[in-house]
Amino acid sequence: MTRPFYVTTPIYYVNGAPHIGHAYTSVAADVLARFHRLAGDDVFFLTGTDEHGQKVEQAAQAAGVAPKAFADRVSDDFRSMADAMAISYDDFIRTTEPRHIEGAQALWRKVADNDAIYLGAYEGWYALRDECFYGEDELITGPDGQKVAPTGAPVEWVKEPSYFFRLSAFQDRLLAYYEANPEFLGPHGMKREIISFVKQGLRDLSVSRTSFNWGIPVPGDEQHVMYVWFDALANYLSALDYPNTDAARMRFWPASLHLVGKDIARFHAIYWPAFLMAAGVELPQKIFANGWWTIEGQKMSKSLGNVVDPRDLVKEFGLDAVRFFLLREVPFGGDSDLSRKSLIMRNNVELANDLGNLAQRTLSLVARNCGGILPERRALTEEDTHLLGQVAVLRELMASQMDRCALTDALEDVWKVIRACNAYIDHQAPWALKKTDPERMNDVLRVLVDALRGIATMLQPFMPQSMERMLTQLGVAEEERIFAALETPLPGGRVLPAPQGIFPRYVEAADPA
Ligand code: ME8
Repeated sequence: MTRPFYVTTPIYYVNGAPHIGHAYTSVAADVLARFHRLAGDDVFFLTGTDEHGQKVEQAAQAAGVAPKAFADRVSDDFRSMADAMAISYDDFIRTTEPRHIEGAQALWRKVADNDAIYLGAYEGWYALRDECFYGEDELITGPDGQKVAPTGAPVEWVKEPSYFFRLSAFQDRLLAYYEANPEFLGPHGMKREIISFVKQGLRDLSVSRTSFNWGIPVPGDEQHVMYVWFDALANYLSALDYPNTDAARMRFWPASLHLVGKDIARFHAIYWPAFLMAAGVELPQKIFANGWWTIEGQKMSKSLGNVVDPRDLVKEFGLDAVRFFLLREVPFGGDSDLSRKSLIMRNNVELANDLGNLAQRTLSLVARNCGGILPERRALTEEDTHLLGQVAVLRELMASQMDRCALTDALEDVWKVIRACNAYIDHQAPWALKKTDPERMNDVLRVLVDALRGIATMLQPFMPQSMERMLTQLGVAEEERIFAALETPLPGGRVLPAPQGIFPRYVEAADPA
């Protein structure tokens, strides 16, 4: 029986161009989706764009384009960014699509039918940049002495008729849920913040707006459009054809994991579960928040002109070096800094040196000393068994890291084995065995090919393109690349293609070294 695994990225606002922060959450979700596919699970991986709301409407106005035409253009750009980063999404949802509008309206009706929505009037603070209502007590003083949101976003006083969601009625149920399901929220710091926020008391939430109309009409009251977060969160269900509970895609609900940035933890960890409780829909299994990227130590912003388009990095350093860097640099969940120096360092030390050289040394010895033919697997020494044992446990070790969203720890587990392989090759010195003990040379090279096969198989989710090349060079056929295939050793005697370097060292043009 294959297990369903449903992972989502946030759907990105189309008010601005995609950047490295968006790519980050998408790459992380992609690694998880690919990992589960290779593990044999039934995977559904969703990404898309969030196209309604005042922020998008204003961006379209500023560009002098109608909101839908503007959204079409920027949404296409997000899709092209996802494709350039090899994001293997199964569906790309846009909130302006009829299927989403139907799903969001159905969810609204369900919540309203269960008496969790009432009509009132909102008077209070709103931060357009965050598309978020803030209580007076949450505001802080900004650099010019004015009141701003805790995120630093400017706030404005809003007063308009509004539908409210009875969020306050869900406070105790939410707290009980967090308590009973310790794995529901992660990482730890985010969970702590959410619980303390909920404990301070929840106010009912304004869930419709009347001062503009770029949104989904509220069922039964066309004067109102849905609050963009009610609309947006519903995407996770509308993409599965909700409210058609008989739809084949509904087998993926409840979602296994909503991956989000820490900036939007509140919406996912409080509002979304409360909406679902009110609608009588099962809750997702896990919500995990990734940290925030700075660029060379500075916050990324249009005004600083330091917004990084991931496609430019890919052009310069190659796709897999960028994907690897994003997940390797800082334990997943924490904040990280992108600097050229550290990107180049990771590429040169861990990819070109540790892994690239290991593969190149092994495969060129097979080419030169074994006629390019994979030696048979024969009796193993204790050192051989020890090394291959470390490779064999990677599958289980990484699966448990993936369950915890510990993507960086999973990479570290692989690198421990790569370092062990390097120690092994140096110690066994197969190049010196050609004359003295050619049979042992064959055995050592075979052990190394097997170890590399295990490593490359397990690294495919992180670096799909270069691991594909590595597996081809190791003589692994396409159907032998799933994790379960590792149980069957490759037959000796296969002819391996001529080895070619996989990870070039990067040398700065201006760097005399
Ligand atoms: O919030 N570092 O969309 P958004 C790391 N539409 N991640 C970053 C980042 C950075 N500097 N900047 C952005 C929205 N991100 C809503 C979501 S979901 C139902 C609706 C990533 O375009 C991070 O994942 O503002 C963050 O949560 C997301 O982009 C916000 O994208």
